[in-house]
Amino acid sequence: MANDASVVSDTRSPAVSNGSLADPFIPPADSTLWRKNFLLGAATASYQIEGAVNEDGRLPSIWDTFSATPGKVLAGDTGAVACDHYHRWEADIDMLASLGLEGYRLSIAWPRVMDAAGAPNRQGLDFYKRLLNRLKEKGITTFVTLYHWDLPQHLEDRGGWLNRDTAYRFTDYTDLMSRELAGTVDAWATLNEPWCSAYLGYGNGHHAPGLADGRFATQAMHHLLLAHGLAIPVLRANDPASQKGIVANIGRGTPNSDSAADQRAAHLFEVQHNAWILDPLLKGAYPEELFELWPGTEPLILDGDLQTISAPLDFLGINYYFRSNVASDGAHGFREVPLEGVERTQMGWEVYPDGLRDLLTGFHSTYHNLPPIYITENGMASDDKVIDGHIDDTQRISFLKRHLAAVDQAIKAGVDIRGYFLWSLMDNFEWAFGYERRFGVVHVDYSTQKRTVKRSAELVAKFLKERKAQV
Ligand code: IFM
Repeated sequence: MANDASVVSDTRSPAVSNGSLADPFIPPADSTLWRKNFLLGAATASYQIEGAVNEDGRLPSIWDTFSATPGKVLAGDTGAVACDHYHRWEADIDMLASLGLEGYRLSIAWPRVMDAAGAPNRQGLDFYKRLLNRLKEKGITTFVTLYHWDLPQHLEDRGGWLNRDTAYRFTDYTDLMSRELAGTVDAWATLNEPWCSAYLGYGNGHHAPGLADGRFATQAMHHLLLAHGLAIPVLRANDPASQKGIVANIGRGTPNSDSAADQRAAHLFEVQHNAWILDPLLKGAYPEELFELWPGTEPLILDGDLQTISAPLDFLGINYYFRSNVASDGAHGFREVPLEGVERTQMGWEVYPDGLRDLLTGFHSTYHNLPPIYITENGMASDDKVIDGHIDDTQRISFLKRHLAAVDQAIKAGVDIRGYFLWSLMDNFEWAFGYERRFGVVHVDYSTQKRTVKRSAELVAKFLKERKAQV
């Protein structure tokens, strides 16, 4: 695999950086990552770690239903137990704090905190209050996502994100959460990755609720973005001191050749992955090319919707993982052409840090009102094994170092990037791939729930300790 050799030799190199022995992670002395106000944290999501799906009045979510459906999730895995974080949250927060991580991005399970009539579920709410209070006691900056894909099943039964009413139910949920949790949340994100909810959930059926129709995808996206836009003023009214934003996954598409057709294909790939979300949020309009790519899929949009959706944001969360090499499909669209001989992760995703830098600098020039950015997810899956009590996740160390270098380059090119969250704090339920794919900087043994800190987390902790000690 590309770069492995350099990573191995790096770990043994006694070169000097910042006055200390170099390690394979530490950023160079001139990196902006040494600035103490650049937030470094880790992220998780409710369904992926909590478990306890039937406890304290939690209602079923679309992911309980989907993962219980044979053939939908690898090995028939479900989030029923996951990392058992619902019971182990105190130890997990202690672990986060002991690594010196400064920020924690978590999500709230909507079906845990509200009943089907919209009344609060106090037991579920108390769980998040305890968690957030403890994080505050530890001095950890809290980023809370309201929707990371676990829609209450009773709302899906009424059409889910295809039903405009779900956007208004989301507003009620946002109102409840921001009244109850005000003061413990530093930054609220309305949605995580609406592209995945809309396209994977309603467009190709790879995610819950498992529907597959292009028209569903665009309509679901519109209602998701509407839910976001309706929620922003509610958050502003209930919790004025916090930051408000949304989290988008972004994709880099590069052309397979210099031909005009392939260049256009790469452009269309990015329209479909990025502009579909960012244009309505930041320009108040969907990109017309989207509907040239997917003719006949224009959603039903009511007067004023796009104005609601483009409400000003305090921050934009960006999740980045890989690039796709694309060529023209010979008609009006694109097709992916996987490159041979490139470095890939356990997911099969190409490792391509330049894509992160190029997308960030590109957004900076495309959107004149681009808000401050947090990288709210970045990381990789690897088949990590505990050997003599240790996990040497060499590829992840190199991956993180190179992606952080890309962030540094984007900052130096003028993009306002304020922080970075590792995906993920610990191995967890990777959606349709179940527990096989391990994204954590902490290993989880699912048979015992034992957590083991991987070498990547040790090196991040070492860097944070050094940065803190600097005058
Ligand atoms: O695990 C997911 C996360 O829930 C959303 N962003 C991508 C991650 C890795 O696939």
